[in-house]
Amino acid sequence: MPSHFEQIKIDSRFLRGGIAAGLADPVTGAISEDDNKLLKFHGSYQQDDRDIRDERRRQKLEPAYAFMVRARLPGGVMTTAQWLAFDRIATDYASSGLRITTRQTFQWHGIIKRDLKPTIAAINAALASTIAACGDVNRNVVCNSNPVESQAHEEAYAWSVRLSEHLKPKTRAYHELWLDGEKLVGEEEVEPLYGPTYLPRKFKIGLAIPPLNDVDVFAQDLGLIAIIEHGRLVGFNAAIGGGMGASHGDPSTYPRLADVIGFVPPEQLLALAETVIAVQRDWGDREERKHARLKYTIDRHGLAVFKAELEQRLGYALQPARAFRFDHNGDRYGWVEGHAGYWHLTLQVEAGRLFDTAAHTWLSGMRELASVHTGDIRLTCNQNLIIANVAAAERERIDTIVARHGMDGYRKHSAIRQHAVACVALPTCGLAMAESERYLPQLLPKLEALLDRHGLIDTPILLRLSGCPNGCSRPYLGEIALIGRAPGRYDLRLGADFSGQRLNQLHRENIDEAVLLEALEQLFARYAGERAVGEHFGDFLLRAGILGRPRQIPLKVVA
Ligand code: SRM
Ligand code: SF4
Repeated sequence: MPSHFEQIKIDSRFLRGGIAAGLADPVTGAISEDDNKLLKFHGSYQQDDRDIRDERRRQKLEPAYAFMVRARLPGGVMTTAQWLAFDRIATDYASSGLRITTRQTFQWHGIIKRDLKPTIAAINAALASTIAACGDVNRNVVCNSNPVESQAHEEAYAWSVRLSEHLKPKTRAYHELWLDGEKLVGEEEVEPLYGPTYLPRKFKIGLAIPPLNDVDVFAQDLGLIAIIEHGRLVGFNAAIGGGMGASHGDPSTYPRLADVIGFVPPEQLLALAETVIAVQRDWGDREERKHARLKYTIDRHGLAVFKAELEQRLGYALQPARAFRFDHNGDRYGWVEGHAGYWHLTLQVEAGRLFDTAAHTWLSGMRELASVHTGDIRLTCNQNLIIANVAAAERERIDTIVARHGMDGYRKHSAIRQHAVACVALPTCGLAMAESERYLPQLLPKLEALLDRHGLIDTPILLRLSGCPNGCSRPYLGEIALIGRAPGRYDLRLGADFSGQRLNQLHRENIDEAVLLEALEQLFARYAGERAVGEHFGDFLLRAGILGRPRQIPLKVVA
């Protein structure tokens, strides 16, 4: 039997439901549960402040409802005018600045109900959108975040924009609800790709350009690996069935790396993406949402069967996958020269949160920078940002602004700090079991002290924190990962590689900080003493036999 969520979609008249009425209801700061599910397709979630949930219950008040809004920003690229507009939205409507997400876009938290429509309208006025930033549809298409380093990078970015547009829902509900678009009367509406029930679950596409796997291409439902030959983009290897989410204690849910199934030239890319989505639309589990992602569809039917169906619908066979090599899934900090004589500066933002504090004035700093910078600004899937397309003569001025506002952490921070990613978690995330973004600044100095003691302070180690097993920081790809179980308690997972091509393994379950630090201290001591030259922490743990051989052999290539 289809799940309740499927019925909500069927009844929604292409994502309208009762959202308009709910927004207009002055009696509550909330909308109904069912409409909240539909609201996600419009790029927003209803949340409540969990820090004050109990107190409000005691006072017999309704929870402190507010909305999170997420932009759709393919490839994470924006103009300086857009930056300034997004900053203004944060100042006018949001409670905690701008938040760069692990999918290269912005979230605004704490928007009260009456401000939701003006917020979404303001994002659209800035020539961006929120449609399909969440929901059972193709989400924000992520792309290697240094796209102008070569002509091929620019082309790859252009493909991510094209994919994003091509796979966008076509319903007019978005315009009606948020942009005062005309209501459809009598005309039949169609969703040519999605149909009235959209997809069984979210769908994610990421595009990586080797050797940089900064988008974690194997964590995507559809990962695209750009193949560049003689400086030209000749096409993409396709990898399908990646995903991170799991539930504690339920082995029928698991993180999975995508399998490479073949190669397509650029002109076949849109059809490929559309057809993978169409097979998932038709074959995905619509009864149990826990098993509805593409990864489970593939494992249920078998990869070869899925691929055969895909090729049959496409009307041709995919070409054999081309060779590729990734060496890193983090960001390259500092200045990098681009192909047209322009420069790009990557700055490190802790957990992606931009607001003004005594130590760092990110919002004011970026405001000042955006008002003089003539290039564009890019967000990365590691929650960082890039000041892109800077003329050589402008570098000094940019450096001065960056330093004056304390945004130059990338020059000073320890290597583990530079490679840390944390999901939002408390107080806004309704699914969080433990702290993540707010725990990171407490945990890092303790880890740094241990690493320093063992001479490892400059050794890069990928650290990922998630407040629950849904895995929004892609923690199963961390060399060290903490996954929340309960307040102050985490599972410790270890042993991913440094390029997003091997999942880590559960090492200790449900531990507190003291046990965690003790466990890591011992491992750091062994790593410092026994590692081979250039050997990464995750690789060492496997070679030294501290972890077993990974059960999943990554990157199976299906002929
Ligand atoms: Fe996520 C749900 C935040 C990237 C897997 N994610 C959520 C929600 C919306 C909680 C909810 O459903 O009520 C979180 C909102 C928290 C808040 O207060 O803002 C949330 N996810 C995030 C962000 C903001 C984390 C961050 O710190 O940056 C990321 C927004 C990305 C974006 O811009 O679109 C974010 N989420 C991811 C990723 C990473 C990625 O896509 O590369 C994953 C793992 C990859 C994957 O999808 O498998 C991820 N989020 C999930 C899941 C588990 C899905 C699953 O298949 O099991 C959930 C829960 C769900 O969907 O039911 C979830
Ligand atoms: Fe929330 Fe869990 Fe995602 Fe963290 S991993 S943002 S706690 S859903």
